[in-house]
Amino acid sequence: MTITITAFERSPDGGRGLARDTRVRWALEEVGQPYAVRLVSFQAMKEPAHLALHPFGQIPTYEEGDLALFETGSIVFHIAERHAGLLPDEATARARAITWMFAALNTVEPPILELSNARILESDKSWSEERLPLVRDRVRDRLKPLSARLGGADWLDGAFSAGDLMMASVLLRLRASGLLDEYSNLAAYVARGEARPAYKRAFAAQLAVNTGKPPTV
Ligand code: GTB
Repeated sequence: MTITITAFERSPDGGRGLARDTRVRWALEEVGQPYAVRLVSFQAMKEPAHLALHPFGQIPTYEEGDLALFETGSIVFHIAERHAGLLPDEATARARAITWMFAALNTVEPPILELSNARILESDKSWSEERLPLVRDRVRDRLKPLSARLGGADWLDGAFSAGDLMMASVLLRLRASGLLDEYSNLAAYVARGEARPAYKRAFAAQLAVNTGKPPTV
């Protein structure tokens, strides 16, 4: 059955891979599932056809036969459950990998989003400069224990899993802030994720959309 995801017709990041379709593409590449992409404009995302798929009018969405999903956590979990390669078979290891997916989305991503909002949406406010150090410290409050837990390991809990895919995707967004480089093992962890052939294919595919040139990987 054909899998179709949605992505920005033109991503605000110009194809740096920061929009959330990249993590869904990455998951599909890891498990070797082909997929089609329907590109949507900002206007189309708020129209009834897209709102029927995504009640909040966002990307990405995922369609497979009569199944339609939104939320990258749910989409990546669905992919990982149905195809080998992203979750361990053993039940307790599987539960731990799923826990890391939730940790990425519920515990680590919120302060990172807050930092993006502070840097981008609030930069013209009189209080912005004063607030920024506080927001950056809230990100550090997550990175420090994460870095301590990862230690010298390659991945968060044994072999690469959907937990790592999600965590690396979330951390990628921090690169421009310089905060990731304060934790060398986390910077190396993200680089390991980016070095995976599946990530490279996912990145190249979303970049091609934004440059209009065919993928080079
Ligand atoms: N919780 C949802 C999920 O995980 O799927 C969040 C989905 C979401 O925020 N989607 C964004 C969106 O559709 C795109 S990824 N926004 C349009 C809207 O809400 O109207 C967020 C994003 C956008 C742009 C950049 N960038 O340019 O760097 C990075 C991330």
